[in-house]
Formats: sequence, structure tokens, C-alpha cells
Amino acid sequence: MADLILALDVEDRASALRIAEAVAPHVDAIKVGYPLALSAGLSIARDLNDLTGKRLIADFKVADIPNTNQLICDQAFAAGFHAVIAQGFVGMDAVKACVHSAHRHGGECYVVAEMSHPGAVEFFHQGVAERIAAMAVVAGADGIIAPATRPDRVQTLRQMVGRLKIYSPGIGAQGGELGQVTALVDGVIIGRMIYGAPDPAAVAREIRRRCR
Ligand code: OMP
Repeated sequence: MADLILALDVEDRASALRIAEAVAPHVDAIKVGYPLALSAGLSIARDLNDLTGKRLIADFKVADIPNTNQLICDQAFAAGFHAVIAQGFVGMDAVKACVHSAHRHGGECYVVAEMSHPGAVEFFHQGVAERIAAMAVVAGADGIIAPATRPDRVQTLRQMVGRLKIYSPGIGAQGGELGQVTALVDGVIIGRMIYGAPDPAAVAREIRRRCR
């Protein structure tokens, strides 16, 4: 059984709130990234909280020095987010800064171990993703991000992280297939397939049924 996380990558507040309200009964969490945060501002978190009551993940793929990472994560949690996504390639100290910020705020930190797009193989392979996944465990992260576009890689990374959570993007628009990953992961992250559909709520309901 995998959770369904909506990637709300729309670029205006009104559309975001309309879609979130319609889809909320059928998703477990909502992920907000740069497209929406930059257009609507961080206050979108409070609005989504009030409207849906769902767990909110700030996908800022935090990738800076430890001090700046901590400042970014602190801002996300102060705005009302419940979790952050950080890049792992910046190293243990930078990841720990995100983890500590998250835990100080009673939140969670997910570390990108390997990305889902084709170009990710240029730098995340040759053992790098495995090292990041192992580091995420030691850093005390709550989970990793691993690509639904490569279920074999999710299996490999599962061996590195044990029972740590794995959230997996790449289903639908990026070519990944839901049925190939639901048994391997704790959550699937889906954007365009839901928010780009004529009836986002109906699509989310069907995806969630298939996740159960
Ligand atoms: P769709 O491709 O529209 O389903 O959206 C996928 C969402 O997951 C987007 O918000 C991406 O930014 C995000 N994502 C990836 O697609 N690939 C990754 O490797 C990591 C992420 C992420 O961290 O969420």
C-alpha cells in the first residue's frame, strides 16, 4: 500500500486552491514546489492547510551549505509545511542541517537519492545514488526520493535504506507505471497526470484505489 502525494505544480493560486480542494479527499499529502511557491508565495501553505488539512511537503530540493539549508528549511516550516525535500549530493553536513531543522519543527526531511528524468543517469549512477541513500539513513532522514521511471533502481535503493520511507515520482507524464512501483515504495508523487486531467478528483480517486 502506497500513499498518494499530489505534486501541485500549477502556477497560480486560484487554480492551485481549486484543484487541491477537489483532490484532497483522494490524496494523502500535497507537495508544493518552486512553480507554485514562486508564483503564489509561501503563504500558499497556510491556505492549503486551511482548505485541505493535508500534510504539506515543501519541495525546494534544498542544496546549499549547511547554514543556508537550515535557514531555508526553517522558513518552510514557519510557513506551515510539514516536510521538506533536500538534495543529498551536497553531503552529510548539509543534509543534517535540513534533518535537524525538520525535527526541531516536528516535521520530516526527505533526501533525493536518484532523480527520475533521463539525464539523472549522467551523475546519479556509478554508485552515487546508493551512497546518498546510505548517507540519508545515517543523517537521520525520514525517507528518500527514488525514481518510479526505474523500478529496478528503486529496488536497489530499498536495499540501502531498509525500512526508511521511499517516495517515488515519475509515474504517468514521465513514463513510469504505477503498477510497477506501488509494492516497492511508501508513496507515489504524481503531478500532471492528476492536475492536468479534465477531472483531477476522479483520476486521483482511481490512482489511490490502485495504490491500496
Ligand atoms: P509529474 O511528472 O507531473 O508527475 O510531476 C512529478 C513531480 O515530482 C514534480 O513536482 C517533480 O519536480 C517531482 N520530482 C520528480 O519528478 N523527479 C525527481 O527525481 C524528484 C522529484 C521530487 O523531488 O519530487
